[in-house]
Amino acid sequence: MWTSTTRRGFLHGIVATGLSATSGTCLAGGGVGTPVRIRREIYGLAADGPEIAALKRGIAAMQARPAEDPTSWLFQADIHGTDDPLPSGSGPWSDTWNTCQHGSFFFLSWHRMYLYFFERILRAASGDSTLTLPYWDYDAPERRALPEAFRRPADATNPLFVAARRPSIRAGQPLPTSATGAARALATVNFASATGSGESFGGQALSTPSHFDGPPGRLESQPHNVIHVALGGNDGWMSDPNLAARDPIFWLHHANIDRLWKRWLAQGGGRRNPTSGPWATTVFSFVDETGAIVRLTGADVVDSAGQLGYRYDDEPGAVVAAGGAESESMVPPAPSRVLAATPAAEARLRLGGRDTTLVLTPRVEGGPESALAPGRPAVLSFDDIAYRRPVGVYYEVYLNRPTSAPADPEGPYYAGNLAFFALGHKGPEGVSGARLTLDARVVLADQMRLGLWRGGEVKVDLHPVGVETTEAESVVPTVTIGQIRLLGN
Ligand SMILES: [Cu+2]
Repeated sequence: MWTSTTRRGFLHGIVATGLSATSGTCLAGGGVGTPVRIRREIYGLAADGPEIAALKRGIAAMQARPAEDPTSWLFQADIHGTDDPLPSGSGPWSDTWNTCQHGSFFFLSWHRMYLYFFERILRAASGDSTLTLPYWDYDAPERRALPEAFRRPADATNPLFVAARRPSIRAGQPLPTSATGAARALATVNFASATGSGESFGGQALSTPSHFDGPPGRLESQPHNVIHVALGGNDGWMSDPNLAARDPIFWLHHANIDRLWKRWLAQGGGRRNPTSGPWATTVFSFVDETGAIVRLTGADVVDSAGQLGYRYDDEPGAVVAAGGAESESMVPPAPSRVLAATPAAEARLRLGGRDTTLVLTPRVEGGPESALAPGRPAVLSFDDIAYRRPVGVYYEVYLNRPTSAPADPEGPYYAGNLAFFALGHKGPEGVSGARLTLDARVVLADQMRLGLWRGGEVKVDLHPVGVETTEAESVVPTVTIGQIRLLGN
């Protein structure tokens, strides 16, 4: 049912508001004196308090709207991704439909815009002018369980409850320890990397938008993709980019990713957002709380407090926005020299529910160890990845781990995780031709220094996390990989 006269307006067409490619547009409304709203950590909110009540009210109101209403729950989720056709009557909003950006440096800015307008719609729908989107900081050990308000009551009376989640997560078990950290991403200084390289905080540079691309950048890979898989499992919505935003926890996860972007910038040390080029000027379309189409660029959203009127409850003082252009020389070239690799001609590597071990044989004189210098990349590349359906397992990657040593993500053999979320367009055969990368230089250099590896062959162990078992069997959707290479420059 339509609940207000302003929202009824969408039936008669859109209002173009013209927030276009000009930087510095203040969208917060009201200009000077407009209060900056605060997004709060979900564990700090009482499950029966007014903030959660408003959140539930807003979601329920959006869910009650018909799918062709661009401010409805379903339409908003389908802006991210969907297998469904555009609902009839929604033609004016087709620019927004099925447009999420994954696997490139548009990932962070697009999702910031998406959350911002969703939050405005949710606020209006809740009737509480103070509503903000909470975030979920799952990296703290005491906050690793899915927040209680999203689990109880576990029925349709609770708008935050969704049945399509991993069974252990639904039961309140904590996320695995290797799933939640952002340290490697936060330690990365360059925002962007060259096209074809995921070795940056924010992702590879592209000249035009790309719905699914790759390889993803470091923050998108970890914790973003891993958390999607860890929450969704094999059959849950969060593991599938075409269903993920239907789960209310999606929005809290992404608020946390958005917060980590601010956290990264606040560390300084040369970290800067892009200020020019396609990242800053490409226009993306969304819908505001009146149903009007709104258009934004990266340059419109670099300063969340000044331009969008929000900040997070734990921000360390005033956060310095981008200062100065990122020169081309700061974007490292994509590593392309093969230092070591699995045989290309061998049968495709098939991952499953047990540890898989492979050996990368040296391809350069002096071995891969000869290329391990500070400032030079050594990147593991997992090429030509294919899967038919969402994979509810992620793999911890260990290098040169002796069979006697445990799979310990705190130990000297751990290089990071592989998670298979939003890596490509889903065709009739599923996703194919996708690629993931992981930095290996620091791990290998440390192993040389500690005498744990003497160079030459590189052993790679892939250790599955989150294998779901039924009474009869372990359920692990199949992933295959064409080749694994260690690349340098
Ligand atoms: Cu996501």
